[in-house]
Amino acid sequence: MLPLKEVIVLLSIIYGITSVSLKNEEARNNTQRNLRRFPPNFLFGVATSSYQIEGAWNEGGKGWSMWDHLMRTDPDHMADGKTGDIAANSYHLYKRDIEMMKELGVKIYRFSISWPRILPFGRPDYVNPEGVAYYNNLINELLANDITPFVTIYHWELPQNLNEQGGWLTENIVDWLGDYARVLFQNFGDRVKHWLTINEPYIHCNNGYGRGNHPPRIQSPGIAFYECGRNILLAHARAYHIYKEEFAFQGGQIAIVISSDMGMPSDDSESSAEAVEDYRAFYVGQYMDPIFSANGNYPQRLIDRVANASASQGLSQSRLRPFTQEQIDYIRGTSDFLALNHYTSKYVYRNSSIIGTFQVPSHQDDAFVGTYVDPSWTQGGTWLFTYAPGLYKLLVHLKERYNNPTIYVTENGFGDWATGLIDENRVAYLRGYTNAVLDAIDAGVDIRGYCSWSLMDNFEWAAGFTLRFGLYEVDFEDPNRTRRPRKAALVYKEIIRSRVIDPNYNPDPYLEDSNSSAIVVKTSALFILVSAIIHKLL
Ligand code: PNW
Repeated sequence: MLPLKEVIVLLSIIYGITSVSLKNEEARNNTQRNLRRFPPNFLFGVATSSYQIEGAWNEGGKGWSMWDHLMRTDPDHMADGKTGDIAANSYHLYKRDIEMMKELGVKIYRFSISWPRILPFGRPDYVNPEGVAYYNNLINELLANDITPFVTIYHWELPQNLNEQGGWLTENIVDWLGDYARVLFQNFGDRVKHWLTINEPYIHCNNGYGRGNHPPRIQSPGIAFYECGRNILLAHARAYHIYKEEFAFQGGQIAIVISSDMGMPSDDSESSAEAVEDYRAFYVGQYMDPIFSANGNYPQRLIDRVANASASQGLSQSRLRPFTQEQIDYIRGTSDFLALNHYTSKYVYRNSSIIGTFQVPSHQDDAFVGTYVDPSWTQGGTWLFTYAPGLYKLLVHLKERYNNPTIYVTENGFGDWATGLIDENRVAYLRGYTNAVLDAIDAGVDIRGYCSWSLMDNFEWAAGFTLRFGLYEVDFEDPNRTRRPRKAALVYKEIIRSRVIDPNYNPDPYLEDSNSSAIVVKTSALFILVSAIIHKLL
């Protein structure tokens, strides 16, 4: 039996600890009471994509994507010589992923389906039952945990044999993508009500067919780049029409995912204003106007600039192949909302200093604008600079230019080379950009949700595992691919719980990470120490 005085000591210690933590909680709630709130129906989420997290590249009957092919034939171009063969191993660890989403309290999980996992040869004459089973399990587990799936149909995993038949450079892909999308609607549409057709046409076409740093590694920024974008718009529209014509009874929504940096004039000169308009026409309008503008089709200034440049290069036709009126009508209005990916901003200008700086022909030369970033913006990876007001400005701009579309931010996040759980730059980024969303809500933007990129560290394409975007850190050296919450995960969790952004909340991921066992150890050590002292004194 414990002596009475020690019981008293124990009780007072417990009392002390709980009252301190209750006081902290109360103080936090008091400060938070006066902060701006996210509306009750605003949805927070996290995003990933299949090749970047799943691994299991040759398991479960999966076919090869053009990434698998590149990894087998030319892995050397990767930043760190690594492949996505195992990645974060989510094919096997998806239940842990969902546990993390529960910890965060998110209501949306945006993930993508691997085309060759469902259709190993790309076409629906053979549907892989193990692939279907994997996504059924994932979707069912999400729904059982009250998390809404937002499913990307195509996040850059083109089946290799379709790549060999021309990939995004042939109009056949309109049939290929449409038929694949139909298989997804048939198998998952009873439970999935938010479909995202294609991720980031600009980034995909520029990396795969312009710069050539992603498969199929074609370097044709003035020709193939435009063909890719054109076929993506047609294929997206096909998937949309299939859904509306054959699966309307499922009652879901379907949208395209557009990436956009915020381009801002570098000064108030006429030339900067013109340059910004061209920048937006080339990098956003090329994909948005055909779908979201009142009349459809490419922006006129895009059409004119590429036509003029092509003519001056001695070509008989524009490198930007025009749409027929039928195609314009087929594409226009084919997105139930705008799924927006946004990371960074740029100042845009045009003066004689940029003459001769671009490859000819290229879309950079066609657009003919220069860009720079403010040196005070915190840099993440090579292209990412933190400027949170840019998201606010972009949302307001899109509202005005495209007649107030419903918007979900489907990707936003901070990536850099740092490892470890203390990620102050990511925390500052998260607070700044979610605050920009609050500003946009106040300005009347119809924004319904926000997904952080990414739930966890993953295979960052050509940067391999060197660039980390995770709210959770993944140990890629560990066969178990152990995941641990970073500080930003805990800050996000508190934003989601309280629905305010509390600048003073300062959690310690190393304490939280040890599952409170550290606290138990510390408390019992303290207890033994104090009771020993009291024992001596009394
Ligand atoms: C997105 N840029 O790509 C992709 O959708 C994700 O798969 C990727 O992991 C994430 O952003 C982080 O990179 C982008 O250069 C790639 O501006 C590059 C840029 C933007 C988005």
